[in-house]
Amino acid sequence: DMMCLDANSVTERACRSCGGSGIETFLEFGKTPLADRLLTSSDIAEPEPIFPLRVAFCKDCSLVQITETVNPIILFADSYPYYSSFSPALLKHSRANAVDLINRRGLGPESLVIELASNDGYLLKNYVEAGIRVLGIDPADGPAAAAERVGVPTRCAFFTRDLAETLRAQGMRADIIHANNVLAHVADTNGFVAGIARLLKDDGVAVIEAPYVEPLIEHCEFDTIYHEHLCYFSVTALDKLFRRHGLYLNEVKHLSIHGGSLRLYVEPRENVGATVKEQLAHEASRGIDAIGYFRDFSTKVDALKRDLSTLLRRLKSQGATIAAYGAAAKGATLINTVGIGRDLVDFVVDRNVYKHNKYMPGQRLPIRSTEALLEVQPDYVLLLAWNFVDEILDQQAEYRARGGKFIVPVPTPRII
Ligand code: JHZ
Ligand code: ZN
Repeated sequence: DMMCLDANSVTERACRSCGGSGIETFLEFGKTPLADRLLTSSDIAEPEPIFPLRVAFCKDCSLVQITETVNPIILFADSYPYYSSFSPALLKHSRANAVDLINRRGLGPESLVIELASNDGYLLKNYVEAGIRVLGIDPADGPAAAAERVGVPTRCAFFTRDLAETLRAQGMRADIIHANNVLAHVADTNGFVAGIARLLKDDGVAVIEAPYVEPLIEHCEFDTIYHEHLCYFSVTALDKLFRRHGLYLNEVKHLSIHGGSLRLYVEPRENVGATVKEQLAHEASRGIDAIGYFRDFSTKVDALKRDLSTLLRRLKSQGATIAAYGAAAKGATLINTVGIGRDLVDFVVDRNVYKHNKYMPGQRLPIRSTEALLEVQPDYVLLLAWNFVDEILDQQAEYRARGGKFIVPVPTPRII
């Protein structure tokens, strides 16, 4: 049920999960460039592709989703710049998850752990260290090669139902399947979940992390909306999705990572625990399972955009210099929807060396190493990677001691 606009994207007419036709748009950003498509100095001579960015709610299954599907080859396969291992907080969070599962599930050399979207091996390397068999699957060649270098066997491919069948036919069944920050990225949502169901042992568990839609709305984290993120999950919508494929969401945990995420424990056997029942009841009582909850979000987003723009323009008119921290995908949404160009922000810094000497999509702010903050000592730094605020403030103690200030854009712009 897709209408083909051109080879690079399609506009969905039906819900990505249940296939129903009752999807209603509640937020509209117009057309924006791709958030992780950083530009090289030769790219900036040419116009960039832009795609509609519009968020809708499905009245049938409660799934929040964008309506445009950009060809995943364009989004993820070539020169994908995201490497998980640049964040010590994420590494720590991932290691704790692996250690917990090794203990709780009594994993050993006979076990098999598979990760979908294994990136640079940031998570699986913990199992390798413990002598447990692993397989990483990731379509991005740079991160996949980096994973191989740290000893994580990785298959450079998109995970699909077909790949699951192929692996199963080769005798592979997993005790644990990890899928962090990938379920929302997959165009064939049902195929991906069906693939998990095929690849899991009968007593296996899929441990899945995804940003949670409630903090997105409550803390106005609108910048986490971009074309890579097709879905914005509630537990209500997830429960329906998994059940369709004979899987059961049995346990859920709340995580602070990425502005508020869920960790889902999904199994072939139904054993729904209190955490899931309570979360479903919470969502029903808050109305997260109905469109009404989302109706005024667009007004809140507009107010934040206006306040941030006013703040930056006021500082600039007072003669301040402003840089930004974090060439994050969410940073691209922020600068492109608010309209933060070179007239306001001189450059963006980032620790990821693969992003240096490139330019942010759309507004084309140049990306430099984090050392540039002490070299230039701008008066203000707009924190695009606000989800790592504690970590970044610690790391930038020297910049702050010299009088530098950070501007945190969400939930409401503030200077610290
Ligand atoms: P970060 C990514 O989004 C990519 P992004 C992806 N689309 C996704 O789903 C989400 O994560 C969950 C840098 N940094 O991770 C690293 C420093 O420079 O919040 C990153 O470039 N110094 C798959 O890109 C950026 O900031 C630091 O100390 O919005 C953060 O991007 C730290 C901690 C990070 O996600
Ligand atoms: Zn639906």
